[in-house]
Order: sequence, then structure tokens, then C-alpha cells
Amino acid sequence: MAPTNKEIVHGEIPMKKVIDLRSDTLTKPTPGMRKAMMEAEVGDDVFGEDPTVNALQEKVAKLLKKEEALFVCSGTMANQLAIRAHTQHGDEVIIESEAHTFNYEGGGGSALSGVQFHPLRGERGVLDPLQIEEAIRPPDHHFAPTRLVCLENTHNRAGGRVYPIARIKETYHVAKRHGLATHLDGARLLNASLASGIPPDTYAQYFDSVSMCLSKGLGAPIGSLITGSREFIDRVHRFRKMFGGGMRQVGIIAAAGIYALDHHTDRLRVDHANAKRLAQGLSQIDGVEIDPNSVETNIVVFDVSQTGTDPDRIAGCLKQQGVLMLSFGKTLIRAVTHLDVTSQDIDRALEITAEVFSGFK
Ligand code: TLP
Repeated sequence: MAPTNKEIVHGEIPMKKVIDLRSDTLTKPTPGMRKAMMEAEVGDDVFGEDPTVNALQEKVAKLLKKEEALFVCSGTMANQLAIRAHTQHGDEVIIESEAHTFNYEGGGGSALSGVQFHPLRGERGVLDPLQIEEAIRPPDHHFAPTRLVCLENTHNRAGGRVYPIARIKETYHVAKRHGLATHLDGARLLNASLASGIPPDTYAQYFDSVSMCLSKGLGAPIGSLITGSREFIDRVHRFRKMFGGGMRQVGIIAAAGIYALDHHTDRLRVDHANAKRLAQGLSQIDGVEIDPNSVETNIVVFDVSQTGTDPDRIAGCLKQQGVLMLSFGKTLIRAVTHLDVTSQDIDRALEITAEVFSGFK
């Protein structure tokens, strides 16, 4: 019998498809994307001579209505280069306490830029602009001068929350009143844009720099862009070289990015619908706490404290049944929908999750 959607053929033995919801970074390049990569025109990008990289940079600069964009290998590198280019050693950077740049970038802010972070506790990832204003250091030599404010949209740890545009606008005005630069970690900016209906450049206008990833929901195997003014990108370019991020015939991966932007942007709505479907199903399972209304994009974070069981253990049990999710702190589990997950996969993942949770009553 032909393998069903739920099966893949591995040698002679039909195996159940593993439903991998750990991250939207796990997607494999599609055949169309691989073809675009294979056919990409390339050149040495350190010489500025890779036409495919140049085309990608122009495309993203245009999308965000910024003067320039620079291709870098990862979201982490994009954020860290932005910090390096906006600040000097000894400066302070205001950031939300659950932000990726503060928590998951290997201490890059202090190690690579010599800055100290001033983390502020947000309300599900979102800061009150007044809170930001109060945190700005007065001009006194005792203090590290506040130089930069970083926001994240969508906010990963807040379950893919779309950062409200009104808050972004007010934050921008506070920052500018105090002469601060603004940076957006827009790793999933296109998810935010699709969910809110607000064009990406409308978000981008409130930031001096915006980073954006191609290797998350968009499904490219690698790559991020950092955008800003010509002068800013020129500084970033120098630091990219310094950090060892100058790449050569890299059009081969930039082609995947162009393909992703052209073919995978609108389909993010499928991921959002699947995430909603997952959240709705999870909310019906005893031991799971989640408000499906809080799920706006492709990230579903749910609380399992009612089970009295460690999320690592629960993730381990789900894994044994072929569903992969991430333990996301003391009581939380994260599931992310993406290009390689269908609505049937979501239904199957829900059946398995319900079965696994019935063992924790
Ligand atoms: N996030 C990854 C993990 O690092 C947690 C994920 O699976 O979600 N900003 C945000 C908001 C991110 O979520 C990530 C990656 C990054 C930056 C860093 O991007 P990469 O992994 O390309 O360095």
C-alpha cells in the first residue's frame, strides 16, 4: 500500500512521520528552493560582486523602506552587529527581560560590544514606554550612558505575540526625545505583519535598525538581514568583517532567501491557522493551560504546572510517541508551526498529546 501522509518510507519499513514542532528553524529546503539555489548566479560577496546577494539585499531594503540591507548568517549575528554598530563599550542597552537578544545570544552584548543590558520586565513581552523613560540614565558619570532600546516582534517567549504598533510608536518617541537609537529584533517580522495586517515598513519606520530572519517561518536554510541607513550599514559591514562574517559565493544561499520571500510569505497564514488549531485543541486537554485567543502567529506556549510534572519529562514522553516540542522553562512547553507541518499533523499531534497527558492525571 502507498505510504499515507503520516508515513515515510525508510528502506522497506514504513515509519510514522515524526511531527517536529520544536522550532520553525527546522524546515528543509523545498525542491523549488533547491533548484533556485542550484541555478543561482554567484560572485565573491566580500568584493560586493555576488549578484544574488545584492538582489536579496535590495529586495529586503525595499520591503522595509530602509536605505540598505546587509546579508548575515544568523539572527544572532544580525542583532549583535546592530548592538555593536549602535553603541560603544560601557554603554547601556534597554531591553525586555524575556528578549532573545538578552537571553539566548551567548552573552554577545557584553562579550562582543562591551555593553551592559538594562532588562525591564514586560507584560507578555511588551514594555510600557513610561517604564523605558524611567530607566534611561541621567547624565551623571556614575552611570553607563543609555544608548539603545531593543524590542522584539513577534516576541518569541511571549508565545509569538505581535508587538502592538501603538506601543512601538510611543517607544520610538521616548527614545528620540532622549537621543537613543532603536533596534528591532524582527526575526519573525513577517509573521507579525501578516497577523496584524500592518506592512513591515510601517513597523520598520520606528527603528534605526531592523533584523529579519529567512531561516525561520520563511523556510530558508540559513540567513538573516540587517537593515538601516546607508551610514549605519556601512558600520555594520565593517563589524561583520571583524566578526568573521564576510562570506564569499554566498548567492547560493541568498537565492534560497529570495525564493522564500517570493513563495513562503503569504503561506505564513497556514502556520498561523495551524497554531490556532493546535492551541484550541490543547486547551481541551486536562493538565494544559493555554488561552487560544493569545495565539496570534505560529508559536504556541502552554503551561503544564497542573500536571505537577516537569516539562522536560513531558517533552520526553511526547517524543517517544513521535511528537517533538520544546521544554521552555520550569512549567512551559513551546510548539511552533511551520512549512513542514500540515493541519493533519496538528490533529495527530493533538491526539498523541491528549494520550500522553492522560497518563499524568
Ligand atoms: N530563536 C530560536 C532559538 O534560539 C530559541 C527558536 O527556535 O526560536 N531572535 C529571535 C526572536 C529568535 O527567536 C531567534 C532564534 C533569533 C533572534 C536568533 O536567530 P538565529 O538562530 O538565526 O541566530
